[in-house]
Amino acid sequence: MEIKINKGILSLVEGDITKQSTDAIVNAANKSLLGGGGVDGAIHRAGGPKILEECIKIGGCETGEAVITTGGNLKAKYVIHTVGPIYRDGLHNEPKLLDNAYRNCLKLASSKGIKSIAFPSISTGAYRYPLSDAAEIALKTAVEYLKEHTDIELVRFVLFGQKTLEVYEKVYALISTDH
Ligand code: AR6
Repeated sequence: MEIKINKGILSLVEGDITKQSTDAIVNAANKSLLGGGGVDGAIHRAGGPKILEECIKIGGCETGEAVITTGGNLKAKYVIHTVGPIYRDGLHNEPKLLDNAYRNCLKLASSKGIKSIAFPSISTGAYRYPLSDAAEIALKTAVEYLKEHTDIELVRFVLFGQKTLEVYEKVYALISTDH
């Protein structure tokens, strides 16, 4: 599914983010930046040791913040690492922290001249954020950014599995009737 928003495109696809040829892909990392399971593990495996070397030099990342490294052996030139919130009950600032994670990735991408960026569904695996709530924040933040900035041409969500894609598509249909 592709939607034109202002000068940019918002795209929702099913797939493996490590295969994307966008300028940057986003990693759902943890605060140590030293790797882990899920999408983090897949990115480090596919991208090779250069990514971890740069992560070690950076030294860590706070929840909701974002940092950038090489894409190593990936097709993408850069990996933007962000840390989503660990979901407890929704009353510990989780929505704001998830919004910050997406927003800070987009801001960092803009500052590096990146034109196309691919996101996974941050926090919805090991960090257990309820999928449709997380999808709403992810999509609203991306739509708002594309409306307010014209430098990024493509924001693609690469969703792991058909079910996750369907949830994102349904949530997009709901929020797009609000604006
Ligand atoms: N491409 C796209 N999406 C993927 C891929 C992939 N190759 N692999 C998994 N996903 P998670 P989190 C989806 O757990 O919840 C790590 O250990 C997955 O199905 O990767 O933010 C880190 O080091 C889910 O929908 O990230 C942290 O410790 C989504 O990516 C912690 O997990 C996010 O799931 C971060 O947890």
